[in-house]
Amino acid sequence: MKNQEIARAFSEMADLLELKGENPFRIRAYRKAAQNIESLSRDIERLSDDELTAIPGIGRDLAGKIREYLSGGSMEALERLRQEVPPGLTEIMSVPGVGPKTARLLFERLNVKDVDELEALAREGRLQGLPGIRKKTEENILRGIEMLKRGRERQPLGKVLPVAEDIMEKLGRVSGIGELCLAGSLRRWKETIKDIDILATSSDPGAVMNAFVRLPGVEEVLLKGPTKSSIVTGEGIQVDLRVVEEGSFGAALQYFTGSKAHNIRIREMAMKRGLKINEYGVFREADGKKVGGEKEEDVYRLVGLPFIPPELREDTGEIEAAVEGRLPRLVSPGDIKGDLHVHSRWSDGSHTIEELVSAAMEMGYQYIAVTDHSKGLGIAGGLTPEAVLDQKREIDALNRKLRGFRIFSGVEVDIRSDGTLDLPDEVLKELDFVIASIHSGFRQSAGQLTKRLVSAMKNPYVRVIAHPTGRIIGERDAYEIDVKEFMRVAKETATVLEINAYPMRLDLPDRHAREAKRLGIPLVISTDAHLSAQLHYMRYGVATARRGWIEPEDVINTRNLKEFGRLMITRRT
Ligand code: DGT
Ligand code: CA
Ligand code: ZN
Repeated sequence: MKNQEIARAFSEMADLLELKGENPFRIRAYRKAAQNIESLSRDIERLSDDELTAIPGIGRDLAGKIREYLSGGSMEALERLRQEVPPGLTEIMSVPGVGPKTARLLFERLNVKDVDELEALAREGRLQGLPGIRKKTEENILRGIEMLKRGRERQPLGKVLPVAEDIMEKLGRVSGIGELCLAGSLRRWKETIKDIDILATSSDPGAVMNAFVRLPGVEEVLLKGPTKSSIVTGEGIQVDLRVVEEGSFGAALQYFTGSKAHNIRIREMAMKRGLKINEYGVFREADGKKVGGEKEEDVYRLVGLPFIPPELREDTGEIEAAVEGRLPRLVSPGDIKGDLHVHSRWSDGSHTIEELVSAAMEMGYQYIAVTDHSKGLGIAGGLTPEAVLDQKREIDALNRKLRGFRIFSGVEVDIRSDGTLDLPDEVLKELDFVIASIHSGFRQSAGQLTKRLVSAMKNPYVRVIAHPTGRIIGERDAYEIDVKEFMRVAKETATVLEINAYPMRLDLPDRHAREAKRLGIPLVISTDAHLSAQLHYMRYGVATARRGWIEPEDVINTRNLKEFGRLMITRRT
């Protein structure tokens, strides 16, 4: 699929236009188009012209550029821009915290041409004194560079999984292929991924290897052997494919799923039972006889354990729990009955409420909460108090037409820098489902940030704190809140904490979700969709919850409509 490539091209256009100081609306149009193409679930090459222009943000002009790319592999407008802007500048702009203005300034005044030069100058303290650059700015730039470098080694799950699934789909069509499964950190749904591990069985391993290294999108072949090959994709992601014997598939899957720490513990348990485990199977130490390995369950059964779901395999207590028969019954996508954080065209979403409802019904949901931004978020077209109430009237009218499905009227109210909410209580109290979140002032002290969250939680109409830590994977660290105090107040005020499923957020992170569960704080898993197709992000949120040992009872949106409605009318303390 060329979706990701085209999304990248548009987002590069946006960057270059921004460096040139062009019209912000044009820049925003390219960014939005990039985002929308990225989350498209269909192959862009198979869309008709009408279907292309039906994608929000894609008009005739952009549709033309997409066609141009699909037929010739490039876009003239992009090539021209690349000529005009020095190549290192976009790289500098990719440093978190360095915008186009700063990038241009650095280039014009100090002739900075790439990230390494920027790092050296910042370390020597030579950026300070340029207009708008203080010591603090310089420190932020260094932190951004560090994050950028870390990000090159590991990429966010949300970027890697679609690439892996595309490859899996193509490998599935190679003749002679038998079993085919993702392994490694991707199968454990870790939030960042170093490389993609794939396992297969086949009647003709050589043919599978040939097909693999010739897949479209392969940029480089690192290794091609009879049963193992490694390639690098255009996105810069390494993919390892191994073909194993049928009788070893289970053992190999267990071995290559990891984590390494988990496997070490399992092998220790095997040794105590006189067994040896490797990627080929489970063997009796005494006579070397193979006693299992075709199925992954064999490995666990032979060491006396029930099957341990991949998301738990981090050696953080899952082995003890398995021994004692108290593994959690993890929440799964089928348990989810509704999405409670969704944006419509009323603010910065791309679809109408009706379009969101029909997409939610297709997912098998019984309800959604429409939670557009409040006015403080000017850039997101946030709603004034009057608009919030107008929207509620539209929702009421829609609800009268629906059977067996309910739209809850909500809002994502901005928590201002001083901790007050961006909408008055008289408005909030009219709504079914108020979520509150921070979108500005991330650099406040831990004390201040915690105080803002605490005062939001103490508002009687706020039910949920959305994306509580504010992190953006690979771009922005979690803000420095006092997590302990935050959770104490969440518990005390019966505030629900969100596991935001947006792939770049996954916030609460898994370990915080686990801590919330331990404290008995209710959770909600929501997508923060800005497009109806993004309702499918739910699986990322569910996976994060599973990595946090979360069970269906811990999550409010596993309740059916009737139970959920009842939950909504109980007053908060
Ligand atoms: P990452 O860093 O996102 O790629 O994480 P993983 O877990 O996918 O790590 P990777 O790709 O290096 O290896 C895949 C799995 O193979 C790993 O989870 C466990 C297994 N494995 C790899 N090397 C070793 C090793 O030296 N010892 C053991 N016991 N297992 C290993
Ligand atoms: Ca891996
Ligand atoms: Zn949101």
